[in-house]
Amino acid sequence: MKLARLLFVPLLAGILAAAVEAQTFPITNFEAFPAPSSNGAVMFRQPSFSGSTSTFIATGLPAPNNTTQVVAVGIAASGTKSLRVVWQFVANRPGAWLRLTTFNTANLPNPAISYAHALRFKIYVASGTPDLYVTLGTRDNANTAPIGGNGGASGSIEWVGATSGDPITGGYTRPVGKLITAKDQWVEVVFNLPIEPCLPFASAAAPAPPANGVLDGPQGTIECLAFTPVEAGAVGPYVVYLDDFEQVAVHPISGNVELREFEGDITQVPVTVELRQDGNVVRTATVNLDANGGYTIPAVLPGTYDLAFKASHWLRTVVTGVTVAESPVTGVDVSLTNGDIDGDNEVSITDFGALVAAFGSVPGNDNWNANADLNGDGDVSLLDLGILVRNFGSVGDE
Ligand SMILES: [Ca+2]
Ligand SMILES: [Ca+2]
Ligand SMILES: [Ca+2]
Ligand SMILES: [Ca+2]
Repeated sequence: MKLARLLFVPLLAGILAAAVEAQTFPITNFEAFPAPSSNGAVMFRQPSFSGSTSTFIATGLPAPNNTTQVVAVGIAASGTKSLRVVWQFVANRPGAWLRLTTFNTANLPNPAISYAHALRFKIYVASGTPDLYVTLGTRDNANTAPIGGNGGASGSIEWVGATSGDPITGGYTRPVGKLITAKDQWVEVVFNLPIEPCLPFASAAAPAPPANGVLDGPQGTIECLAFTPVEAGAVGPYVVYLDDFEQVAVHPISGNVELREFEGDITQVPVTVELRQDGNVVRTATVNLDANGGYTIPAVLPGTYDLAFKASHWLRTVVTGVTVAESPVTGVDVSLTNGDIDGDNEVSITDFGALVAAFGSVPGNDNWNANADLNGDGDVSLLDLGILVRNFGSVGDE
């Protein structure tokens, strides 16, 4: 339960951040369609449609089982309507998952998406529904349709947001994407396409490039959402509402990091940057500096962040209130204090002990400690001790 809460924090934070100006590209909020719509007629087909997973989906149960319909039942993230999907898995199939496909649907078929932007939508999972992972399947077909237009049903399929799955020849099924545990409330799901992890699913016939776990783009489609039970074999029923599909422009944050009192190669010192909102870490980026100390964090979602910079033996520095809206953010510069050999974010007696233990050493010695070589000149000497003494007692930002 605790793990689930931690993983879920970014989704909640995404909602809180939504007030910042952002460049968005709407796909649908379902308000333009009749409710109830015909089964499988708007954006997504009925659950049993895809041959990849039809043998897992129970059919013949009373309605609304095995339906995908625009409904107006008092559960909508916007307006009065949302898309409701109801299904149940056949019992005793641990490999069960649902490929909810947009394949040539009568309305909003194969919606095109740009890989330059994030895709986001809202999901409401009714209580009683088992916990699930949701993964985006994209036709990586370099279509040229406008966002939300018909991007076609050809091309290989990649799993966006998937970190694992059940291996098959050339790819994965039953993908493990974003964990959804909240019940009876709307939460936002974000696939930040420029930086999401990706795994291959299904390759198209030659000459199309095979699925390769890379978004080759520059465009693809929402081919499907994959719903994978957290507990293999949990049959359901599953009652899920979807609303407010859109893309949103993401932008880089850049600036300079000064690693003080260091004469080594700064391009070899990774800097960890936590992006925090309301005290929660919503993303951790590890950046490498260029020769001038420049860094770039790519594809940051609109919102206001505190940025926490930490490098090996330097103290943490937090820059508060960095807002990403409709353009790149530049000039977020920090200067980090040297001397934290043991990495506990203070320059204290324990660092002094670590320096003494490594004193006089060079790489290859038994007592060599790269983090005690504070000035980066390749040995632990009085020069490093001088840095520690100058900064003794300093404490980094939380
Ligand atoms: Ca709506
Ligand atoms: Ca690809
Ligand atoms: Ca320390
Ligand atoms: Ca040194």
